Amino acid sequence: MEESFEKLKNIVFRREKEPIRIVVLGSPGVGKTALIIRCLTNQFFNHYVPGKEEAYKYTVNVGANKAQLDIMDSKGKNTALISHADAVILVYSVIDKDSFENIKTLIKNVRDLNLNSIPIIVVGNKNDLPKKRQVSKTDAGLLSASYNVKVFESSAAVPVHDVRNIFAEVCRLVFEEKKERRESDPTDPLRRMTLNDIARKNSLSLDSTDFIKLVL
Ligand SMILES: Nc1nc2c(ncn2[C@@H]2O[C@H](COP(=O)(O)OP(=O)(O)OP(=O)(O)O)[C@@H](O)[C@H]2O)c(=O)[nH]1
Ligand SMILES: [Mg+2]
Repeated sequence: MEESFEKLKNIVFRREKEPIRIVVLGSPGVGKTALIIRCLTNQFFNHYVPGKEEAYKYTVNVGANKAQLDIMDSKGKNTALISHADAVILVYSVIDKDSFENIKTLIKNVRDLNLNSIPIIVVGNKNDLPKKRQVSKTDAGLLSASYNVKVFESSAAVPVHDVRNIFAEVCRLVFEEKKERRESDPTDPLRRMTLNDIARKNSLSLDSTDFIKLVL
C-alpha cells in the first residue's frame, strides 16, 4: 500500500459516494492516456491510439474503505466536463516545447470555464527521455510560480510510484479546496454526478467507459 493513499483515507473515504472528478487535458501525444493507464494498472501502454476519449472509474480500496476517482481522458473540447470538474490535470511532454507552451492557454481556459478555484496540476511527462528534453525543470518552476499551479514531472514508461502519487496529490488538493463548499451545500445534485453522467446530459458521445477496480 502506498503511503500517500494511506494518508488520504481519512479525508476521502468518508465521502465515498461522491466521485472525485478529474479531467486530464493536454496536446496530442503527450501521454495522457499512458499516464492514466499507468496509474490504474501499473502497465505502460506503449501503443498510440490518437485522440481516444474515455471515462475511467477508479475505485481505490484501502482495507474496508473506498474512494471513487472519476477520470476523464479528454480532448478538451467538452467544456461542460471542464466546468464540472473537481480538478484538472494538464499534461505536457518534456520533449515537446509546443505542448508546454499550450499549457498556458489551457490554464486560462480552465480558469475561465470553471468558476470554482479547483486545483490545476501540471504534469511534465516523458522525463525518461533526457536526451530529447526541450523543457527544463527551470521552465517548469517558472510556470509554477507565475500561474500558481503545482508542476510535477513524470514518466508513464517507468514504474508507477510518481504517477500514483500525482493522482493522490490531486485528491488531497480537491478535499482541501472543496471541503467548505461541500459542507455548505449538501443538497447540490451535481455532487453525485460523474463526468460520464455530465457528458450524457450534454449529449456528448464518448468512445466507451471502462470500469477498473484497483485494490491496493
Ligand atoms: N518514452 C515515453 N513514451 C511515452 C510516455 N508516455 C506516453 N508515451 C508514448 O507516447 C505516445 C502517445 O501517448 P498517449 O498516452 O497515447 O498520448 P495522449 O496524450 O493520450 O495522445 P492523444 O490521445 O492523441 O491526445 C505513445 O506511443 C506512448 O506509448 C512516457 O512517459 N515516456
Ligand atoms: Mg490519448
